[in-house]
Amino acid sequence: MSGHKIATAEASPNIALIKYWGKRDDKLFLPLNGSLSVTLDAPIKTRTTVLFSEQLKKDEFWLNGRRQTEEESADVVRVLNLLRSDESRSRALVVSFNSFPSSAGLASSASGIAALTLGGAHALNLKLDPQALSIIARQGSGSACRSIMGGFVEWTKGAHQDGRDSYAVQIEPHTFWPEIRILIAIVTSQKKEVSSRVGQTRTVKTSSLFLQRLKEVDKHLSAVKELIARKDTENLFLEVMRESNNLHAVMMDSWPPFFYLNDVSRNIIRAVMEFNSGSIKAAYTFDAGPNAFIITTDDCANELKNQISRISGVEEVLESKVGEGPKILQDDSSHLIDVNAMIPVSLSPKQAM
Ligand code: 2P0
Repeated sequence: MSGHKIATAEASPNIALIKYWGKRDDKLFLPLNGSLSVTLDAPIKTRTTVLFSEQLKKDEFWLNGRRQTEEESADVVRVLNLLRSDESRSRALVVSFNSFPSSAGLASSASGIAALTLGGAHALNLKLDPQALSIIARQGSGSACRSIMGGFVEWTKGAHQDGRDSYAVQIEPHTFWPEIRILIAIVTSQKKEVSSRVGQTRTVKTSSLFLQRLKEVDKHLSAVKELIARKDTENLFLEVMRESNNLHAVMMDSWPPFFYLNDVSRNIIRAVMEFNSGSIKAAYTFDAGPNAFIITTDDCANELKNQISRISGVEEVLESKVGEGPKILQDDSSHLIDVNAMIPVSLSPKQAM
C-alpha cells in the first residue's frame, strides 16, 4: 500500500555481568561506567512490528495486547523521533509482544527497544550499522543498546558529551561458548517500589559507596572480559556474584534506601552458594528486581534447575543459552499489524509467536 513502511524485528533481553547503574547524562542516557552482558537466546524474545504511515494521526504503541498510555510510550516515541528524518514525519503504529511473562521482570525494555530500533530502521530503509543502531537504542533505554548484538557484549561508556562513542560492541559471538546456560528463576513479586531510572538517580545523588564502586568497576569489567576469553568459569562466576552483590549494596546505601532482592532472592543466593561448596560451578546475578539469573554450564544446569525450582516462592525456572542477537523477519505473515486496517492483529502472544 502506498505511503506505508513496515517491518518486524525480534530481539532478546540481555543480562548484565557487569552492571550499568548511574548516568552522567540523563537526556542522552550516557552511563558513568562501562558494562558487559550476555544476550539471551531466541525463545525469550520480543517481537515488534513498526508501521510508518502518513495516514496515521499520531504515534501509538501496543504492548502485549494493550494500548499504552502517552507516558508508557515515551521511550518508544523518543526512539521513533531519532529514526525519523525531518522529511519523513510519518506517525507510527508500534505493536509488540513478549514471549515471556511480563511478571518475569526480565529487561523487556531492552529487548523491546532493540527490536523497535532495528524494525524501525528497516521500515524506513535506513542503512545503519550496529554501532549507529546501538546509539539510538541507548536513548530509548540504556541497557537496550546491548541487545542490538548477540553473544557477549560490552557497552563502552565513552567520553564525548554528545554520546557518539557510547555504544555496544560484540566481544564474542553466541557460538563462542555454547556450553553456557542461563537459568532465570521467576520470583513472586509486587510491582517495583522504585523504577530503575529513579533508583539510578537516587544512587548517584546519595551513595558514597557508589563512588567507591565507580573507582573499581572498570577493573572488574576488564577482568570479566579476560575470564570470558579464557573460559575461566570459576573466576568468572566469582566476579559475577560479587558484582551483583556490589550493585545491591549501593542500592541499600542510597537514601532513602531501596531493595530489589527479597527473601526468595536471598534463598536462591544461599542455594547457589551451597551448590558451589567445593568449587564454583554457577553464579547468581540480579538486576532491578527479585528474579535471579543464574549463569552455569550445560553439565550443571539440570541439577541446579531442580534445586532452584524447589525453593518456596520460585514460580518458574526458564532456561536460556547465549543468543544470536536480533533479526528482521522477512515473512509478511510475521507482522503484528493488519496493514490494511492499520490496527494490531488480534492474536494472543502465544498465537502471535
Ligand atoms: C543493567 N539495569 O546493566 C542494569 C543492572 C538494572 C540493573 O540497565 O534509565 O532500564 O532506561 O537507561 O536500562 C536497568 O536500567 O535504565 C538496567 P534506563 P535501564 O542491565
